[in-house]
Amino acid sequence: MRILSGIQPTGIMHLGNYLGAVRRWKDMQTKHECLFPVVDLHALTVPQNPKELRKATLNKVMELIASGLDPERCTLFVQSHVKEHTELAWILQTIAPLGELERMTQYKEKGKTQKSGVNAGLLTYPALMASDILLYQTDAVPVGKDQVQHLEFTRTMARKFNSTFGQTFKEPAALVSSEKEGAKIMSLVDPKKKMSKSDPNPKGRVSPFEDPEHIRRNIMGATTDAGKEIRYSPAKKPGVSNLLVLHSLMSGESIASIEKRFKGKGYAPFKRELAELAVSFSEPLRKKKRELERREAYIQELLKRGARKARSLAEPTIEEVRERVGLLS
Ligand code: AQP
Repeated sequence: MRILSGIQPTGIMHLGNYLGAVRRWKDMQTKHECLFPVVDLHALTVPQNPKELRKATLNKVMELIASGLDPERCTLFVQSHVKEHTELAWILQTIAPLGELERMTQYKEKGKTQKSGVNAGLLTYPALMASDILLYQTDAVPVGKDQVQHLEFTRTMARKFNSTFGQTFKEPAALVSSEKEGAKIMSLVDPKKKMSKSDPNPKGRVSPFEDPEHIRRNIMGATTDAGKEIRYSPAKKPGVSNLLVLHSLMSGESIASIEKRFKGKGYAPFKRELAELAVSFSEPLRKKKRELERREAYIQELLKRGARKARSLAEPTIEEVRERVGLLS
């Protein structure tokens, strides 16, 4: 199977990204042909500082390698280095129904945060994501619950293009894990919202790449619910349920067993254990990242290699697309 999944170079990778997505990618690279782009063009849909974006892109690559992605086993590259992504995105935009784009949850949510007005890129973001996936004739895309709607849109685009211009694209499947497997890790401050890199409130997230004090502070300050029980019930106790999922995913202990151990003990000891668990869980990732920070030339080189490989896979599809829509060769 060919698998593709991307991450934006916005902010620091948090445990939602790691446990919900990147850790699964690490396992997949040993079994499948995997492409993992750092999707910098997507990041441009909200205002960015150019210098910081460049730095953040390199940083994201280092975080991915520190998280276990092996450039010898997967194709790790930067989206903007393969220009075919934007070409196909434009062609897909010409068949994308405006109404569907306007209904996208992420467009509506992120649109609210844009004080100086919403740009067209935020609206057409799903067409770029569809291009990222369809360009490589991807079989399956591991996504968090937040991205399911965009993947459904990608499938619609594939069907529409194929029925209009002839069979060209594979229709990719979504590989969505369950909530207990980390499909949607919630904000530590507002457990009704997902943990997000771009949440203006940094207390809502916890990152394996932050220093131990920061990790402890954010976990100890996490919102809990009424009552004192440590019980998994996303509807009634969203805060504690989220912390239980985090604990179970990092420790490997079942949620039922954690509930049993903390029966009648209240929130503080549970949070203390979780904070120490997160610190020790993150330590190898932080260490590896520190090593990579000293090897920027190596990172740049492997990104060039990754882009060459990705381009060689994308070229036959984009050639076919040009031909199908009637562009003069
Ligand atoms: N809270 C989450 N729980 C589980 N999985 C998550 N993912 C993101 N947030 C959670 C998954 O991580 C992968 C990479 O995410 P992304 O960089 O494409 O951006 P996103 O989905 O938009 O995530 P963020 O953290 O909220 O970033 P910003 O704030 O920049 O938009 C994806 O597979 C995603 O599903």
